[in-house]
Amino acid sequence: MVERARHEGVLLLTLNRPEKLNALTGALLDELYAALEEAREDGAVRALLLTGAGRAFSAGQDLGEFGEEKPDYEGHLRRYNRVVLALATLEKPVVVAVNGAAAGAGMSLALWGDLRLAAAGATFSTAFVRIGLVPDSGLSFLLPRLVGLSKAQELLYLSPRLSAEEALALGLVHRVVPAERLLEEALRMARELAEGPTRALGLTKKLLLESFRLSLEEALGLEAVLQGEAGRTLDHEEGVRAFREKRPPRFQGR
Ligand code: LHQ
Repeated sequence: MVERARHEGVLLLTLNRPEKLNALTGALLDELYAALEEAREDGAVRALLLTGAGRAFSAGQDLGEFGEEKPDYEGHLRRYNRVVLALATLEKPVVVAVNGAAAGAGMSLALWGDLRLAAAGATFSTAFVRIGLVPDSGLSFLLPRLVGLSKAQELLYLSPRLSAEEALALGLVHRVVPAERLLEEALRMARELAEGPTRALGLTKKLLLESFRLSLEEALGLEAVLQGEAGRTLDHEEGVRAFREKRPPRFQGR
């Protein structure tokens, strides 16, 4: 259900339930979580690329999963939440390639990527309100931060289906590319990040996430601590040496 493939320093994860538009089940979420934890532990993985198989990125929660039983959504969300936290706190860059529809929690997952590409035919819909639910998987947290409160209100209360171009204009994605070039472009971007100073990229990611809850004084303090850390990396040493020698740097992620 979650396919794994290595492309040098990039771990490519593909949501692979195409016959169900990669709708999310507990089992799929647990597989995704396990893959993310492996990515965290594995020093050879320096960037992650997440995409979907078939014509959708993900239709969100599989609405057939619970059948007729009254589901315990609060309990079920623990499986979503640990995936979201694993993505958000993974100190490695995450690229998401949105190959088709991203709806509900599928849209949330897509937005947790640090850099997001969409195929020209991809669509985005928050979807929750259409089935009488509240936003989850961190969408209530992330969406106003990405697009501002006013747009977030529109997207959550009305759930329009946005085209890739509309998503680009709102800043939900960073690039729109023709569908047949999506994976190639996303891999190119993920490889570029993987060959970069990935410790510094990971720490930058941490600073951005922490900035949401810190005062200015605290944010300045954390910048200083993490700059201390980045300043002690071999990559910083190499970056400065390469600059002086007027050549491209060779970063190792250490
Ligand atoms: C589906 C689904 C789907 C099952 C399409 N499940 N079959 C919620 C609950 C609890 C706790 C955890 O958190 C969550 C988080 C959530 O994600 S809630 C939101 C769940 N997702 C949705 O409500 C999205 C529903 N789907 C859609 O809006 C559309 O299907 C999208 C935009 C994904 C794709 O549209 P189309 O390309 O026009 O395809 P379609 O609508 O014709 O769907 C194709 C088939 O896939 C169809 O089945 P059928 O047997 O008629 O061919 C759909 O019923 C099925 N499908 N989404 N989430």
